[in-house]
Amino acid sequence: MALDPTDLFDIRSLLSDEERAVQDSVARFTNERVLPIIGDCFEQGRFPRELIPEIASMGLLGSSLPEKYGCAGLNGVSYGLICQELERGDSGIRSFVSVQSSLCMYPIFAYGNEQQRQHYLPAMARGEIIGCFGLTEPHGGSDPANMKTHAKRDGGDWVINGAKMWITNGNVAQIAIVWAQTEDGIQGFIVPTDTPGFTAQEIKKKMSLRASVTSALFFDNVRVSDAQRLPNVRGLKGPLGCLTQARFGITWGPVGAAIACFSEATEYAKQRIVFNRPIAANQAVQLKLADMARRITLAQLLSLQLGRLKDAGTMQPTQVSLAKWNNVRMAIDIAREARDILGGAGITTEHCPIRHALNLESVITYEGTETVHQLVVGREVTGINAF
Ligand code: TGC
Ligand code: FAD
Repeated sequence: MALDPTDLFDIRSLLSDEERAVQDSVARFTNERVLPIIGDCFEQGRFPRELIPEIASMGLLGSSLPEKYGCAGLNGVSYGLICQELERGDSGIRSFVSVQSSLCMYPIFAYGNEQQRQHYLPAMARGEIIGCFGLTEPHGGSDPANMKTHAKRDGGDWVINGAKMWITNGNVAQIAIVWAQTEDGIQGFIVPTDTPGFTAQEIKKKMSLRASVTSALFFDNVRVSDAQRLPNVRGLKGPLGCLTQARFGITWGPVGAAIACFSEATEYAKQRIVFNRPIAANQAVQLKLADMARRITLAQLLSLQLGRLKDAGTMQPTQVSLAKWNNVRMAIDIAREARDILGGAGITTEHCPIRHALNLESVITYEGTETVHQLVVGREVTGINAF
């Protein structure tokens, strides 16, 4: 029996019926609703907001959170498969879902009080309230402990001043989860984006994640009540805990991008006749395609095992770092090699590899750069902190 080139080890057979159903429905959405428009969106620098209601109605926002908050209550592996299938379409669509689910709904669920959960989570699951997550600041995102944005207590209120940089969904969002220094350490605030003193400025001229909105946020005496503070966490472990959730999804997403590039390069190589035969008949090209299949298989296994650890409650941040590093590196290398196999045709958005390669330049940088994750793994294996 012929094997599936995008799943040579039949990893799909390791999934439950529910996980397979989730993967199939998101795959259909990507094929029917994302792929027909995404090349144009990328070229025009447009985030396809019109997809938000459908993404929400499929239960893809906050998919791992409990049903009592209007969410789908799926397991971690299902969330991973959602990310994989969305990023097979485009990293920008997966980014939108990552930020809403892992970086905005998760902290309200994990660090918020019951009133905040009831107020925000069902509306966010329905896509009626969109969030953004403000951690990175202009002077250096890799070291969030060096945070300058601060919140000062003023009676029953907090007054926030500072700036955040490179914020996904910044100009789309109705609320921002803002991390700020306080007298008691770093704390998180749910800031409505129509609060006086809050400004979001879209970052233009991007050559990556063009189908996603990225913004700078400015806080000029932004006043919020204490009811907007996330009461159940203090310190850097608050935002880092959210990043662990999002990075988990990001280990899966690039597998989708790599599969898209590998599939397109394979089909092209079988049809492109140069020197009187398909370029796929050359050993050099087959070696490249075989090596892509090998690396995709390894990345799939890594993410699936990571998902099983997550669902067992034993996943460690270092394991997430290793998988984010490995899988994004795998995908960006494959996207670039696939672009090469397509020759000149590979430089247009008629084909997906250049778009994925450019997107993955952001994915390898955000949620901790490749170097940051290498140093996290280095710290684990040596016991020495190199930061
Ligand atoms: P350290 O000071 O040692 O630790 C502080 C506290 O945090 C705990 N912790 C974690 N908790 C959960 N998950 C993790 N991954 C954690 N890492 C650390 C730690 O136990 C400690 O807790 P406690 O109770 O002792 O206070 O911090 P560190 O030395 O571990 O961190 C250094 C470093 C460089 C790894 C960290 O600062 C880092 O990860 N920097 C990168 C920053 C980053 O990734 N920014 C991403 C911004 S958001 C974004 O990019 C969104 S893109 C979204 C999209 O569009 O998809
Ligand atoms: P820097 O921290 O200045 O790093 C620059 C270079 O120095 C990197 O190569 C880095 O690896 C290297 N470096 C730094 N420290 C060390 C060291 N100790 N040893 C060796 N090398 C080191 N942030 C948010 O908070 N929310 C978002 O929604 C969000 N969305 C984003 C969307 C996009 C499209 C992009 C591009 C970024 C987004 N970010 C977001 C920000 C992202 O997390 C940061 O860009 C990232 O953490 C790196 O920070 P920086 O850009 O300031 O680079």
